[in-house]
Amino acid sequence: MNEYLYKGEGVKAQFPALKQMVYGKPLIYLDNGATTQKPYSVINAISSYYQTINSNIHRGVHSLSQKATDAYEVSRNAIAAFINASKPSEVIFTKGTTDGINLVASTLAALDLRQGDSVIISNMEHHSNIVPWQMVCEHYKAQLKVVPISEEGELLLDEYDKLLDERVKIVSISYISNTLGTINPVKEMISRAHKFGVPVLIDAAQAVQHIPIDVQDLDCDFLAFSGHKMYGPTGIGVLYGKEEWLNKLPPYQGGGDMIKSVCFEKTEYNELPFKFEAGTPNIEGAIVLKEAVDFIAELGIQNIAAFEQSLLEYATARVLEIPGLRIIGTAKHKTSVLSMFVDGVHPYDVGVLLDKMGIAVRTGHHCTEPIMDFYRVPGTIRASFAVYNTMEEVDKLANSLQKAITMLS
Ligand code: ALA
Repeated sequence: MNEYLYKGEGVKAQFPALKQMVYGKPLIYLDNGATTQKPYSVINAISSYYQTINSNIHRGVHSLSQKATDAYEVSRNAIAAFINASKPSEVIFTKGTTDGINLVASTLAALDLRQGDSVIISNMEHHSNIVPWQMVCEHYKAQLKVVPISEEGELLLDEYDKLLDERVKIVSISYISNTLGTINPVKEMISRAHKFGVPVLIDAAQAVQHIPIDVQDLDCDFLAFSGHKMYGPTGIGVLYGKEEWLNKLPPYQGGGDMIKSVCFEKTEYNELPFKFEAGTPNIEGAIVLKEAVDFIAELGIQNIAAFEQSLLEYATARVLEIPGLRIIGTAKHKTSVLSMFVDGVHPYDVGVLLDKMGIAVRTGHHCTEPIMDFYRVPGTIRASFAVYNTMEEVDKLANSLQKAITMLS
């Protein structure tokens, strides 16, 4: 038993949504890959914002506007420190990971993607890191190249090397797969791409809440994540970009706040980060995201990683006791995600039965249809863990899974 287990129990008490019953059973929430629950500190900060400093930012001379602006920028600073960005202006507030990836896809393609060029993604990407690239490749007549995976769910780096050349305009890969839990060797992949002068975007939607992220150490050019998967609010996310890249890219959307001056002949764009934050942003979300960062920092991301690793190892051992159950995604380096499949049993049916037992899991393709095609399954039963889950919950998951599968077989 890991010492952080006890911390995990204490942590759970900070999440009011986890105190409820579902179908008369205490809720066991194992759909954290989709979204996490929120601690009191985050929930209270939302209410507090609207009760005190609610006003528009970067626009007013009045006190409330200045306080909201200060809080918004304080949060940007905290996020920059959290991911070790060299400057807060490299942190762009977005709606979420999808928005961040679309921002880079649209602007980088407009800048530099032409016929004969290519974009590299991988076979284990979420649809949000496939479709935006497909759209721009189709528009600019470029080629989408896909790094294949092994049966274990690891990227084949030799194949990646074969895809890299000077005509690649960007590599966009997930740090951690939302379906397989694989932790990809992104630092190495970034270094290999940079040898060809190719920038790299890291989809960190499933990473930032589980493992330490240091954008300078990774040397990534872009990194995107969402607030709602890291104990923060929905509708807010972050795109980190190296200053040189953000300066090079054209604006994504036009509107207020992203301009220095406007006249009908010519508009002068604002400096970073405001150039990419057109219109009134999600002010409350951005401010409250700092609470989520503080929550993670207080527990310590290394402690979270160690605790979740022990949960995953225990859960893996427990579910493998179930006859016929197969784990989809058995990479050497994994975290927090357990995707399962049983021949002859539809994942959806298992999900419905587990729900009746108070256990929330996600079933289906998890917005990664190419992974389902690769493993030739219609979907999986996915349990995804967070810092408030416990070993007892893992036991209940294993026992309930066994029950559900027996009923359905
Ligand atoms: N991307 C989220 C998931 O994996 C929604 O469930």
